[in-house]
Amino acid sequence: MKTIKTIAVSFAAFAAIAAHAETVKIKVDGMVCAFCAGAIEKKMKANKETAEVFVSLENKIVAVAQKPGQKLDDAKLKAQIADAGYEVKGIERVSATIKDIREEVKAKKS
Ligand SMILES: [Cu+2]
Repeated sequence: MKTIKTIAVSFAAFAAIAAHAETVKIKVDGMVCAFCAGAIEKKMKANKETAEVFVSLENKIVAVAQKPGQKLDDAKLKAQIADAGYEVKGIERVSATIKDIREEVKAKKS
């Protein structure tokens, strides 16, 4: 019985880490200046499931990290970006953190 409990606890901990590591990476067309980036960032931050947002104009990326145990809805994010006047070219879930994506973009520039 004790073993089963330990396994259950370990699995829960793993699930929490996995959920935390999930970032929604969105390819967005139509962002041309810092104002566009700021507007999208503000919109994404307004979602209660959002932990952190990173926008790269050069790479046309909007990355949104979820709060642990919470899940952002892809369709909702797409609709929000479309409503703001931008076009979603793709949306994917990645294990990279916002920090990882920020560093990846920085590395591309240099
Ligand atoms: Cu703009």
